[in-house]
Amino acid sequence: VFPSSSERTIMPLSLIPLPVSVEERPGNFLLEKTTRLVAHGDGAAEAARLLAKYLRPATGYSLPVVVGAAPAAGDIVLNENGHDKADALGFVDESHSLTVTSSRVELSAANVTGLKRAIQTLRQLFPPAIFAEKKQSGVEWRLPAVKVSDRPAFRWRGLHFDVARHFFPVADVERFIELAARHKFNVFHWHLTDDQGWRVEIRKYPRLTAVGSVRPCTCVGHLSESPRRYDDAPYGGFYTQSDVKRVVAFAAERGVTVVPEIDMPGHCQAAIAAYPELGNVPGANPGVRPHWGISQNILSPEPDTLKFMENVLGEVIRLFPSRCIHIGGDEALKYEWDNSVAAQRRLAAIGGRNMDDLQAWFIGKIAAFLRAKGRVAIGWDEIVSGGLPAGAAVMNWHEASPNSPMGRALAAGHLVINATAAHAYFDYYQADPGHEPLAIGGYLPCEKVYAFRPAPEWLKPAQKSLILGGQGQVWTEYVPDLARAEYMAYPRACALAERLWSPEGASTFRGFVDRLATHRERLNAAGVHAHPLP
Ligand code: TNX
Repeated sequence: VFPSSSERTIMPLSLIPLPVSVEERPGNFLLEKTTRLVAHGDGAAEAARLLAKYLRPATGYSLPVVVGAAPAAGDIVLNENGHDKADALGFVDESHSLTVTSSRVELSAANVTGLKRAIQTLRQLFPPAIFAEKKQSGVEWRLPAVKVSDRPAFRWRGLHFDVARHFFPVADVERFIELAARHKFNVFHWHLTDDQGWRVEIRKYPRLTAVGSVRPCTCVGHLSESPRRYDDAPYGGFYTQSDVKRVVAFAAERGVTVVPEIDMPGHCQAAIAAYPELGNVPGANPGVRPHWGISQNILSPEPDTLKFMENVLGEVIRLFPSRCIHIGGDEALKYEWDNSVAAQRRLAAIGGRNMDDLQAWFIGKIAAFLRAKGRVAIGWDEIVSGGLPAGAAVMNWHEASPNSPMGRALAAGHLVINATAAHAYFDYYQADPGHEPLAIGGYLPCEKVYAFRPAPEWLKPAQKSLILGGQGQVWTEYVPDLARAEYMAYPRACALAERLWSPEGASTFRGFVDRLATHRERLNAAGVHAHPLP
């Protein structure tokens, strides 16, 4: 099988994700230590400073950023020719163009975000050593002459990172975001709380981190082993509010929005360990959960508990400018509610038929709180059963069909982010488990990620626009450190990036793999611990 003719022309540049249009031309541009970055517009100046920062380590050049100067031969020019007009969820037009001739480089976009995407393409046009973190000698920093015109297929291009099951220091989180930004992901979904650890400082409730961020020990090996094994070391870690601000600023500098997740009413065992009155069993403290799997602990459906979570979210929305706030809603077992007189009473009081209705009531109250603050609640697709709150968006993780929760959410006119496990769970094995480090299970080779269609073909035309985009998940039960996180995420995240950014059908998997050969040199230069397949 030969690549199609369009693939043959773009293959030498090996851009990932593949742009909408790439026209190669004769000639090249040489970056020198005197090359000026000339910015037109405030956003362009910001983008130029980011570009200078990106080019400094490998080249050793401190390129001057010049604002508003008339462009001359040898310049890299950044033009911002519009405004940062955001839609209701905060997304902006990211379309841009990038032109390289032997005498000039020109990046143009309506706003700073588009320019930041163009910068990521520009970096990939240099020799792969541009991604090295130390100064490289003997490399000529040449760009091939080319005209690239580009825009994303989807607005929401997310990567999720679970820092609850394992904790990752700020520097790791920043590196995770930086690698995502290189692939034009624009959302970082930060899964901050779970049964095994509460990882974000909340000033009003210090025990959430003082108690809830530390588990007494951690299970060793696979959860399914019998008997279950444990280590004997307490495990913990959390982000102070100033850490959070640093991460949000780091992401914003790269045009990435951080969407925090505070999971409720399930996945709250760590919170209940810190404040047992949030639970359903008076006098009982479950402790922070030392092993994986789904906890039976669930928040009580009481006004005081709702008020507590609203106070938590009140601090969260001051830390995170994101329009969207994720409130979890997944895997909330109803065992404790079924066995609680208070929960039964609450169910009767709201006139509900079953505990799904009670969960919907709980989520509805929280979503209304966020709405009143001008934010949009996002929940995993379990929030569909029992009825969706007005304006809430759904993050799909189950198999999707017209009758699945995602199908029903779309039929009711709700926005959806498709994060389906079958195509986008990077905690699954990507090769023969017999030769891989221990993982949760499943099997998701890169080719299956590449076959992902965030907007499935069964959608009605009017529903297509309700699909905001898609997202890859890095759950970390079996991901103890950043090297493993990179191994699980790359190159599968490269494949996902292309599904979310590039026009459907613009390349085959074979074309992607051909480009990946050069792209691997970029990953290697940056020291990314990528998986060797495909
Ligand atoms: C299900 S997906 C979960 C997570 C686990 C993951 C492991 C979802 C909303 N909940 O709590 O980490 O499976 O694959």
